[in-house]
Amino acid sequence: MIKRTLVVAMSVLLVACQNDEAPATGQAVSEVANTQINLVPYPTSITQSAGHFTFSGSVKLITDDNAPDSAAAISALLSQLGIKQTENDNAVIRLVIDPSLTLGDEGYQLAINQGIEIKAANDAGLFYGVQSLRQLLPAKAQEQYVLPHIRIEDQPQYEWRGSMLDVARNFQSLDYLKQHVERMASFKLNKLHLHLTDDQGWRLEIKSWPKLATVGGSTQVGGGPGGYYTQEQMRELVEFAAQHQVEIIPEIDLPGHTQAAIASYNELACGYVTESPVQNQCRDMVGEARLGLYEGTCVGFSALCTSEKPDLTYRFVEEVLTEVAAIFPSKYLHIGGDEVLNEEKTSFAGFITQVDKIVASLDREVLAWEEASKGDIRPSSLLQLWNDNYDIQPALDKGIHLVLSPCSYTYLDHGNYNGQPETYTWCAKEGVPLERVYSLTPENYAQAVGVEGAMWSELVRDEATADNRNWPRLAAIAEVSWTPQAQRNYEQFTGRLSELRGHLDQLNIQYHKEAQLNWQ
Ligand code: TNX
Repeated sequence: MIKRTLVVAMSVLLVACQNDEAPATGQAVSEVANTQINLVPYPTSITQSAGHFTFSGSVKLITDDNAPDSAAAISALLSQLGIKQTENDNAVIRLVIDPSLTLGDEGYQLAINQGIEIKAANDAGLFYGVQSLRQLLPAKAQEQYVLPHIRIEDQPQYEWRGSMLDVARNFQSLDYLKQHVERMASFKLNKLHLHLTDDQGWRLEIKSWPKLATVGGSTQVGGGPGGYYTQEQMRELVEFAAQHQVEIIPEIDLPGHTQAAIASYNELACGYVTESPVQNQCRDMVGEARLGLYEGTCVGFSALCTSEKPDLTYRFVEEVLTEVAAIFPSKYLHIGGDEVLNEEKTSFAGFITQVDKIVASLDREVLAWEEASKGDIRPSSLLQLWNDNYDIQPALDKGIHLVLSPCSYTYLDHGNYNGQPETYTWCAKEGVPLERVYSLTPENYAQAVGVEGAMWSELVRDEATADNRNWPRLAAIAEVSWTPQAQRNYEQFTGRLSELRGHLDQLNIQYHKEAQLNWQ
């Protein structure tokens, strides 16, 4: 009986090796072996040689005491496949910290020969080596595993490989966030940006302003129970994510998108709304200030009363951000800054400048949406570009770097295909299909630290829909941010990703069955 062991291998497609048309990289691909290697994101270099390493239901695992996260990841992978760990086994998997390696903070070497050896300068690199091994192995347990002799050297092009979840418009459970972290990690994504506050919900417990969560978190778009995370729960998530090499970036959206805060503490509002909201159908939001909770989908109608009540406003911001900084160890605190009505009246630029000072006093850096370039923020700040053609040059001139989320490539609340129900079209009327995401070329942007896929959730009411919007497009975000342009090729990407369907199934992802993948 032919055991449907492998992986990679046995699907031995007699295709020329991937990326053979990327001579610029000097990628060494052996002529001897030509097993298709289905890795997403595609690694820096793959060298195959003749022969296979075969093992059955047990291995000897040797990990490094200084690398607990990768040790946990490899153990979890083995147990998921039902592979036992024994002391005296001929098949050895070894994870080794080698400080002399020069593959950056996240790079690794993976060699499969008489055994499997992953080397990296640190735990993060080893962890990514394990993720590659996970993709080389089958998604489900087999009687026997057959892996091609191979040597991979790999490191990411960008340090920021992100996913944003909007848990404000529609709340997501802590369990879902953990699941999302595991899925991100398996594609080597490393920044989970949580949009924690917006008009429809405030999702983070703030002890000095308790009604933010208990009142502001009590509903969501379309009504319903909403919800919020306690500080303890967020600390738990931060730790869980860190074990998966994912950093949680908290966003408190200021000074606009604050209706939930205003509904919790009416004194934060001015007495009026002067400027037309952004969307036409939202014009009736102008007039007297709204002081209650909001369950609709308009944007750009709320703001803190920055210019008329500066003392209260800055005290509020400082007390909130102080608690946020104590929960989230990330270098950057995202302060929003998008879609603020009547920028003059709210002295928007001055507000951003002041909030940067607060963030500096907390020993952190600002990350904010592109509009915050109007404030005088430190050059060490990051701005998140979201309108494709926004003039961000003045910020670049100051030395500020960018997280790239141009909406026509990365807005995952837009359709997987033209006309997908329950998706937005304001940025790209044909939606943002997988191929469009993949066509983002971050190399064309100066001073970019990486890319982030943004899943706004006004129209995303449940986990299945969130999965559908995120996957498989986050796999494209992963490759675009990890793999240099010379080695990116959409056809090869879809070929590899098609073969990883079982791996997405194993992670229980309710992905969109993308027509350009073989998943129908
Ligand atoms: C714009 S992008 C927003 C969000 C909306 C999104 C809908 C940005 C910084 N602000 O408030 O949810 O469009 O696509």
